[in-house]
Amino acid sequence: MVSDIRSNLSHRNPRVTVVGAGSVGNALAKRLLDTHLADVILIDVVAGRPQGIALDLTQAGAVEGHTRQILGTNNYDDTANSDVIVVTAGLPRKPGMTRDDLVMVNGPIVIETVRQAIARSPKARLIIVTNPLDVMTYLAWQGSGLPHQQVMGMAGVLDSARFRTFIAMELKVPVADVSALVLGGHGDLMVPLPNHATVSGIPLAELLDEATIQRLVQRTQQGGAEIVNLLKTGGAHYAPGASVYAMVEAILGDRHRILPAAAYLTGEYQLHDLFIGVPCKIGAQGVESVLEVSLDAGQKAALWRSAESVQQQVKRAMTTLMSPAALAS
Ligand code: TXD
Repeated sequence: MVSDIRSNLSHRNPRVTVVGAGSVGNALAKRLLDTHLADVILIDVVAGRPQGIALDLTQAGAVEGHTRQILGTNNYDDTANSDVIVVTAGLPRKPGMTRDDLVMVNGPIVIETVRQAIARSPKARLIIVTNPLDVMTYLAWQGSGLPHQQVMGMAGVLDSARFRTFIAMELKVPVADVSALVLGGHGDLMVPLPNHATVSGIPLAELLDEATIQRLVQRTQQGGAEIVNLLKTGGAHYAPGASVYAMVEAILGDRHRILPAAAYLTGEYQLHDLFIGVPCKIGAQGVESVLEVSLDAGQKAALWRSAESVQQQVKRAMTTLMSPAALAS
């Protein structure tokens, strides 16, 4: 059965490998198929899981009329010649685990899966989703050997979507009319920018008072936790899946879209040698450029605080995970 599906994978269709057949990976795979954007290779370390999801989605395609194919596999050879590789593989943070603990658990997973995937698709663009996002994106870049422009992390599209949603709910207007931007690391230290938010071109400050805006900023910063608390087990996946999809679509369509993403900085915002959330122009080559928006003193300080925290975690992770001894093991 699986080999039937494999033989149907066309060499001409765009091809997206999704590493990690969990909640986010599955939501992304479904969206890629529903929109007919690309063939999907779904890979996971758990035997049977990606195959089961792929079969289920293939059967959904019988109803929905998918024109693209999905292959579920545990073998990286099946991922060869992918145009985009999305990494969602990892373990969730358990109670009592610090962020650093999570880095040491998910770091080796991300480094290894990226190495395996890039060895078969050396020209791919790489999108990292696994948390802690900004740290994992740096480790993935190091593990991949790719030019930094081909590597990016997804968080800003999701965080901005959450901010836009809360603004739209508050004003009782369609979310399509709301434009907003969130910078910085993905986590408590993210930096929503209310002064860059508009509703059909009207600055947010002309529509909402400062106290309300701050409430929406805080709700955005806690956006992931709010959903985890409601669900009790697992986390958000539809909005994250839709957010990665927007980045994949920008790449495959060479759309030159302006999207916030964790990108490698070489002096922008006076920051060097880290991946962190900033507005980027995204197209077929990956991150085509990083855009610098004006920040007030408080926002600049918040972005630098966020960057410092990411850099400290990267430093510790690089020492442990990318040392010659660790690489030899
Ligand atoms: O904005 C963002 N970047 C995020 C990030 C938004 C939502 C989720 N965020 C993070 O993405 C989350 O904290 C996790 O680190 C990842 C994936 O989240 P998801 O909710 O999809 O996690 P699951 O359901 O636990 O799925 C993870 C899958 C699961 O099927 C594991 O078996 C698999 O990853 N896994 C692996 N696959 C391949 N290879 C290895 N080594 C491996 N280890 C685990």
